[in-house]
Amino acid sequence: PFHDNHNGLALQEAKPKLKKPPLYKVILLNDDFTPMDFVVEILMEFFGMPHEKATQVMLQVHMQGVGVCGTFSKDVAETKVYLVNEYSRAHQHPLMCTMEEA
Ligand code: TYC
Repeated sequence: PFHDNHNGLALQEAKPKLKKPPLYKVILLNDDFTPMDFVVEILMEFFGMPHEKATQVMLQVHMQGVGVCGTFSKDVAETKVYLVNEYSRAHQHPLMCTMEEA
């Protein structure tokens, strides 16, 4: 911000540079093997979606190849990606979850 001093000179103060931290989209990728019901279960359990919304997002991923599960801080997004991928591996499904800056 600028303001004038008593000599009529414009002084420029240092900007209080408090940048908001970036947000990250958690993304689900399509594959040919993971059962649709398993994907719906993931969207409900890990992302708090009601059954109907989870079904919509799953079908969008199935048809378009990718879909957004939600937008989170970096830490929360990283944790969700890790937990979803671990859960899928534990159930022997190839489902892939990843993240990108929003
Ligand atoms: N394409 C899968 C099937 O036909 C279903 C599926 C949907 C898999 C979304 C992954 O992220 C996914 N069984």
